[in-house]
Amino acid sequence: MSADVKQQQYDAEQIQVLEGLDPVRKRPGMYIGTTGSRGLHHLVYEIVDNSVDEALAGFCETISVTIQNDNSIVVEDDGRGMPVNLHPKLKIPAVEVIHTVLHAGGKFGGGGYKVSGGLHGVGASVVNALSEVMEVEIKRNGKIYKQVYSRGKTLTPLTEIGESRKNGSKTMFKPDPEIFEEIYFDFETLEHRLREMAFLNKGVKITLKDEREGHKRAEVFHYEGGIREFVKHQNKNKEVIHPDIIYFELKKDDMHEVEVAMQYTDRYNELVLSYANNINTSEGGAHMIGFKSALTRVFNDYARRNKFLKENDEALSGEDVREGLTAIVSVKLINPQFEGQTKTKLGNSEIRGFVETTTNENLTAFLEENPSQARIILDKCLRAARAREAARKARELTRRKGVLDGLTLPGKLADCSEKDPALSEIFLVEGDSAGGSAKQGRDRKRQAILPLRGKILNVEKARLDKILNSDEIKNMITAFGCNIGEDFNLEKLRYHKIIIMTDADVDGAHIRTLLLTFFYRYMTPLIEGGYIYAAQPPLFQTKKGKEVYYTYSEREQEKLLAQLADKPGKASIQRYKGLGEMDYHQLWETTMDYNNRTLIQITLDNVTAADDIFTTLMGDRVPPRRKFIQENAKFVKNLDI
Ligand code: 0RA
Repeated sequence: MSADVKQQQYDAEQIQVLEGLDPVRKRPGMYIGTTGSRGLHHLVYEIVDNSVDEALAGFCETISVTIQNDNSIVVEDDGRGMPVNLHPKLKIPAVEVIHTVLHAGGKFGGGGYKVSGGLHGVGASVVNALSEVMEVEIKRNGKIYKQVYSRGKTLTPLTEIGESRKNGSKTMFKPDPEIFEEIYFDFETLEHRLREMAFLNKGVKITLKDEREGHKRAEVFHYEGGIREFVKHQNKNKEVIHPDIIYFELKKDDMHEVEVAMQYTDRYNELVLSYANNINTSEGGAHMIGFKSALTRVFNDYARRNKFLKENDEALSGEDVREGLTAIVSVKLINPQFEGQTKTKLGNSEIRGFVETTTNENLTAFLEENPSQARIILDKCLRAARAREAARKARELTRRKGVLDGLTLPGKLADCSEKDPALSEIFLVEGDSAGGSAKQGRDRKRQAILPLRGKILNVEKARLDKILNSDEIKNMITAFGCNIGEDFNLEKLRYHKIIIMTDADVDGAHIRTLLLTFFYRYMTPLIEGGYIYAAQPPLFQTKKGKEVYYTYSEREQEKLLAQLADKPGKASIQRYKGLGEMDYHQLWETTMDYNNRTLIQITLDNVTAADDIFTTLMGDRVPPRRKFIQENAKFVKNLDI
């Protein structure tokens, strides 16, 4: 596409005028999803997306994002600079239209090709509407222009404030405290998304800098290898089984583009991430279907041709050829249709064949040209197929015996009498002695107790057949009643709160992680739905006179001791090493009583981070695990996976 055509597309007259910004302030959720932390961070992505579009159009190399000391954000790029010419009808500069008119921007003009356009894709005007102040500085035509807005309205006319031979756009905004519940930008959240953007748009350099007192740090994301490096990053703590990352891309025309990178690891789970216009399509869609069917087809054809599969052997299934696979599938297209419950499913059916054909051709070529790597992968697929058969038999057996359907509850379970799952909860308790106290102390009507003995099986290192042989895991599945994997059924879940109650020590943390790993891999909807919690037992009991105090962290204990210091007498302090040290009454009072307790809800913020964390924690590479535990030890309270 020539620069002229681009220019024309984006010219001021292309921008259709729809409406003002009052609706955005009235119902912010409609435009950015939430007014919580997620929506707040979304503002940054909206602004960055515009600069990424400028980079994808070939005019911008570097984008810098800065969190300033007052929690305002600055996004600067070295693109052409936003257009400043007058809008023919409105007679105001195009940049002002972009910032003060809802749905203004190339995206809504006839030929506008906007790639990034975040999940909500609402643009700079929405960010203005939700900011107490927003300033734009444009270097263009040898000049520097500036304009200031607030809460969706223009504060100052576009003014020339200097000269420059450079080009570019700089946007500062400060989110409006009248709109957002809390204005705090989390470096890691921004880091995660910006790194992802840099992987998905190879060559684009994105920097992130935190200038806040006590938080100062900076990162640079710049990947010439694009999603190849994304795969490498995702596999960094896994054992890969073949040296090359398989990579291919095809630009069909100016409107359709597909890029795939993939590599197999020794894991049993798959991590196939798909994107459409830089948006993570976690519900999949046309591109994912195309990729998956090509994968199954290519490996089966190759296996037959090269006698990995004999004539009478059953074909490899989709699961077999994806076991251990890490893959990124990224498509870029005009007019993406996002469907599904969370609008993260790509609906454009025309993209399916395009991805399928491209994958067929390129993957076949890779296997033909790299027979030794092909053999390694095929061997893995065949082992997966055999294990699948063994798992099917194990499952069949458990099914026939009714082991997993919840009809025969495990003997160790002390069930509650309540039958409504919404009112019932189950405590998974580490150790038989704590289990005993919990059984004595509980509210029998609504609280069930399942003691877990010793270490839970590490599901990262076992296939389904072995997993189904583990008593602890079978007990949980039966008690929950919702089955696992493809048989999972949320409607059968018997408790709407599943509460992990482990000791507040390293072993307890390990057991908790093993449990979470199992839930994450085999009962994902339980985590997505917010059914999983961690109980928070106290760390200290402090007695002074007749009073007894419980505290849940070192800091809380220090505070308490400082308060008690004013009073006469000596405090006696007990540090709990385990749940077992509390009698049933104490356990109830401090950890299980609805009125006193604190439960930490386990949430899943994004799949790539979660996969990484579980691999790090549960994989075989010890050094990264130690590092993670050290880095996060102090954050155990906010157990976000
Ligand atoms: C349309 C036309 C032109 C520039 C841009 C958009 C533009 C927008 C943004 C948003 C953030 N950074 C940006 N950089 C550029 C100018 C067209 C031309 O100069 O030919």
